[in-house]
Amino acid sequence: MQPNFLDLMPALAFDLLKTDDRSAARAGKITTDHGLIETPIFMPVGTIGSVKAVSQQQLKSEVDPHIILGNTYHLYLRPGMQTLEAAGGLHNFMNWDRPILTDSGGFQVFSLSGNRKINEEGVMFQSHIDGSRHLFTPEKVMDIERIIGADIMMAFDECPPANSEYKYALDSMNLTHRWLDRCFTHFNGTQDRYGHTQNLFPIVQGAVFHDLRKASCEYVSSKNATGNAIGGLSVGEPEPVMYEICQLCCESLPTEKPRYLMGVGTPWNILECIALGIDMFDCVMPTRNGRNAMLFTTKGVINIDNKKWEQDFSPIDDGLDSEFSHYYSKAYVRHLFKAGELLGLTIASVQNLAFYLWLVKEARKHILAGDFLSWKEEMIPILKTRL
Ligand code: PRF
Repeated sequence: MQPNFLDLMPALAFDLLKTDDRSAARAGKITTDHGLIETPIFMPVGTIGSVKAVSQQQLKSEVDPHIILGNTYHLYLRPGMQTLEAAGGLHNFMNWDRPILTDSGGFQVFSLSGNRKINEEGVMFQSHIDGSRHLFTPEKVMDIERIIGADIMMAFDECPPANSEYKYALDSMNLTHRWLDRCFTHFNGTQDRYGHTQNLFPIVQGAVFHDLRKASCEYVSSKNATGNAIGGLSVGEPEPVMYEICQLCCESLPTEKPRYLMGVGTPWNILECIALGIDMFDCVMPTRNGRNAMLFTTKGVINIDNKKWEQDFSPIDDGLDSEFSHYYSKAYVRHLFKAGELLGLTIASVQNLAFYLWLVKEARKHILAGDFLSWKEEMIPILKTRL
């Protein structure tokens, strides 16, 4: 029998270029069929096939992310599987030729939909759009993610609340592990559809309990996936606890695979977690906070609604390469927000994403140069400054 050419395609590869001497920070390179991802990386969130308020052209020219993220839950509800399949997957549909990662819907079902019921089989939930009822099982989520066609698919998990009791967290973690087995069985029994290799990343859970996190890291590592994710953090636990669990997980997950910390976080969270050994991040903060008048800059954080900027005609941020950051003044962007002009949302979102991408690219440069820790210590007070 002729070998299927898809079987000959390499899966995702991770090259670890350098590990910091004084921290666990790493600089690496992920190779996918849609191109390279230099790590550490921040992935802009394009929930429903659009990074809110930012066009694909603006993303490429102003932000230059190596990869973006989409959400299974949202894309399944709208535009739905028939349209995505007919389009030939999300890359084609949104005309994005770089890597895409899809979150599995586990987290969104729990945070967005009403009336959800969870059992061994999966989660029955109601759409936040029209109240219609749907069942997500690990198998169904794998089918949906296959149709969306992301380069990296996330396993279907349950993200327990930060204040979960031990017993709840234990049962939830075990359920996530059983779902993980079903995800891998179904994933391995189905084909890449669009001529590029899809990868499945498992997710560590276990809330804030050290023994559970260690057990979950072991379970997840045993899947020998091409990358591993840490879920269930930044869900309301104190920051020091998040760092403690993140460190424990980084120490327990394989060094030779990329580590993805889901849904984190502030700029300083990102630098602290890079120092602990995280390679990939995503968060709605730059776009969501941007739409709420918060601008992240290389000099600190700006609330552009503040009267103080009314006649400040200096550029938003002269420390970034993005043309938007130089082209528009603080006074002008404040005016756009005050007047409810849509352009304000675009400028703020582009600025914040350009800043987040700048931050991880700078981190990478300093890891490679060998002075990451001292740079991080200098940066953190600046990142926390309110201008
Ligand atoms: N699981 C999934 N997606 C997520 C999370 C999780 O635990 C989080 C938690 N920070 C963000 N996004 N599947």
